[in-house]
Formats: sequence, structure tokens, C-alpha cells
Amino acid sequence: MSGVLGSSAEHYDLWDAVTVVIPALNEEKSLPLVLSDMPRVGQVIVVDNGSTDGTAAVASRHGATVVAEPRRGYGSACLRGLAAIEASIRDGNAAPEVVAFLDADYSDHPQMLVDVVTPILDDVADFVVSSRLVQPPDPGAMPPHSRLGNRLACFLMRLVIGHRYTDLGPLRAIRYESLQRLQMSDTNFGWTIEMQIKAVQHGLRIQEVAVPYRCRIGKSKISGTIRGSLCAGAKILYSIAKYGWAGGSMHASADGRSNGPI
Ligand SMILES: Nc1nc2c(ncn2[C@@H]2O[C@H](COP(=O)(O)OP(=O)(O)OP(=O)(O)O)[C@@H](O)[C@H]2O)c(=O)[nH]1
Ligand SMILES: [Mg+2]
Repeated sequence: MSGVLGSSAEHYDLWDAVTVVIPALNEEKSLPLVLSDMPRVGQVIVVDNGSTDGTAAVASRHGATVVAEPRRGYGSACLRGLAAIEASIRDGNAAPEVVAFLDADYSDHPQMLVDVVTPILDDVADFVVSSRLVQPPDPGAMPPHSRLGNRLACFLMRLVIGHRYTDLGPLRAIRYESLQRLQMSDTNFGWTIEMQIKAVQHGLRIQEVAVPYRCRIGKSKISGTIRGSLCAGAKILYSIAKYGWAGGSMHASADGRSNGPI
């Protein structure tokens, strides 16, 4: 796969131990850009979530491992990516050190994987989540209701688990060992918040990284539709109650602050 390695040379071998999971539903137009803008990593797994376009063919042409998940839902696709990693380990391949998640729609800048993964490779964090709201996203990239919804979710998370996040950025990376401890289970829009809440509850070292965010390529499925936004909003509120109250806040930092956006 083409791509840049934006980190220092000493990280070269470590980046072989990075696996990137890309959930994709009908993203044939954006995927070539996503895959060619990425830093070089050990493995890229594109999870084709029942696409009816050329998503799978485009992904494998660009060197990604393609796995199919017919059960719709963002979380289902991510879980399928994790199952593919487990299967590869069972086949005798080395476990990754870091697993990163990146959307297929080119809203995030794939080069920012370097900023998100490096704190984990440097062993100063176990979980790094992107924040799109520190610097203003490009006009139209995140509609007002989406910004408000993300801020509200972070406010409620702070109330319930005592940790200050500023966004639910889909671009994120986590130490594989830590990820296994979280026992992720959400099959749709609750996936990102489940990970953020459980990361606090398991005492992971958490960092946020400010990222730019641009308009997606292709048709909006969630934030650009009323139905998608309402469903996602309702699921996020439900998830805060489910994962937040169920797990308690035993590891939340005393002042409720994260290592803020860098
Ligand atoms: N919406 C949705 N996205 C999925 C699904 N399965 C995989 N994906 C992928 O998950 C990523 C995030 O979905 P998006 O539709 O971009 O969701 P969003 O960024 O919240 O909202 P929009 O960009 O406005 O549509 C994309 O790469 C999708 O292709 C699914 O069942 N529903
Ligand atoms: Mg999107």
C-alpha cells in the first residue's frame, strides 16, 4: 500500500504492530483517498458492512484485508474487525500492539493517525481519542445538532463517570491489551461512547488529540439525516446510562480531567 510514515524512524518497526480497522458501508469513492493518505501500518482491515457498491473491491485493490459483516451497525463492523484480529492471532500471527479505528468517509484526515497512535507507541497513553471540536471543523462537516449532541454527551459522561472528554471522535487508537480488557459489545452508535466510558472505568491512561474534520465524501448516513441523528442521539444517551451507571466510576481521576487535547 502506498502511504506516508509520518513518525520518526525509530518507530518504524513499532508501526508494523499497528492494525487499523475501517468500518465501511458504501464508501467506494472515499476509500481510495483514505487508504492512500494513511501512514504505513502493519495491517489495515476494511470491514465491509453489507455494501452494495464496490467498497470491498476498492479496499482490496488498495492492499487492505477485507472482511465482511452483513449485520449492519457501526459497532457490528468494529466487532468484526476485532474478530478478524483474533482469528489472525489464532493462525499464529503476532498480536498487534495498537488497534486504531478510522472512518471510511474521508472526514478525518488519515495522516492524523500518527498523532493518535504515537502516544501509545511511546507508552505515555493506552487510549487516544480524537476531538473534532477543539479547532472548528470545516463548514458543513459537523452540523450544529451534531456538535451540540457530542458536547451534551461529554457533559453527561463527566457527570456520570467524572472524566472530561470533549468529543466522541471516531478516529482513535487503543493498546490492544487494554482493548481486550474492555470487552466491547455495542453493535451500533453506542460503540464510541462505550469505549470512552470503559476506558475510564478500567483506569486506562487517556489522551485527547485535536484533529481537523472536513465534509465527508459520499452520502451522509447519520448526521445529515433527521432519522439518523435522532437514532444516534437516543442511543448515545442510553449508552451513557447503561455503561456509565453499570460500571461505576472507581478509576475516575480526582479532578475529573483528562490529559486534555494536545
Ligand atoms: N451509518 C453507518 N455507518 C456504517 C455502518 N457500518 C459501517 N459504517 C461506516 O462507519 C463510518 C461512520 O459512519 P458515517 O455514516 O460516516 O457516520 P457519521 O460520520 O456519524 O455521519 P455522516 O458522515 O454524516 O454520515 C463510515 O466509514 C461508514 O461507512 C452502518 O451500519 N451505518
Ligand atoms: Mg462520517
